[in-house]
Amino acid sequence: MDVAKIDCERVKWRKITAEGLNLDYTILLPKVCADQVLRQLEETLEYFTGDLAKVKVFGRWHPIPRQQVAHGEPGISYKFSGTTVPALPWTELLSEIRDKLNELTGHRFDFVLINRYRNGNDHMGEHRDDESELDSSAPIASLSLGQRRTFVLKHKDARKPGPDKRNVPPVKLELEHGSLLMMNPPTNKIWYHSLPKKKSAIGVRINMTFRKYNANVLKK
Ligand SMILES: O=C(O)CCC(=O)C(=O)O
Repeated sequence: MDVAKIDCERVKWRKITAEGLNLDYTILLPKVCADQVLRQLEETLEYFTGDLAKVKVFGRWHPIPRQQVAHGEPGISYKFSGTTVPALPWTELLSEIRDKLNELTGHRFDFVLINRYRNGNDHMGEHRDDESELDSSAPIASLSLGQRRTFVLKHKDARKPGPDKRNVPPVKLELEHGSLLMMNPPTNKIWYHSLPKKKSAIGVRINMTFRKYNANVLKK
């Protein structure tokens, strides 16, 4: 079964809400399809190396604690922790997945950031995807393959030090093989998210976040 054959009408969503948080979760790819997509991604993707695979933390450069690559429309580049990475051209498989997500959501995603976690030591720290160049009215579509990992969301006020801190409980989700998590506005303005280390997770996981940039970022 390939991605193009998935029937969008049959997708059953689970809604997850809290103050300023608006998520939709589903298992989009049946296991056979998810296995096939994971295998093809493993065969075709090449991850950034060298300076493109480093981040600046408190003034010092470190290798990112995972592998990363970006694909998308010409002219888009992704900025994080002192590094700017250019979007490589879409591959056939990534275009096929993007087109299915466009059909499913009614949005036109033009960029995907791909993170590969080699095992439970690889992780991603707390951050928000709130770059000014992103279209803030569009959701971010996060497709996960491989090892199940815990995704943690924290309200911005729960991270504040001192008396401004508010006791808003975190939201934790197990992101399954083949799952799709839609992070709808205003989630990314108000909630930070992370993928913490998980010592018991031994398998590879690939996560793809499809995003929409503002029109003026795209090359004419
Ligand atoms: O791997 C994940 O599920 C998280 C990815 C993420 O936080 C991001 O791409 O901004």
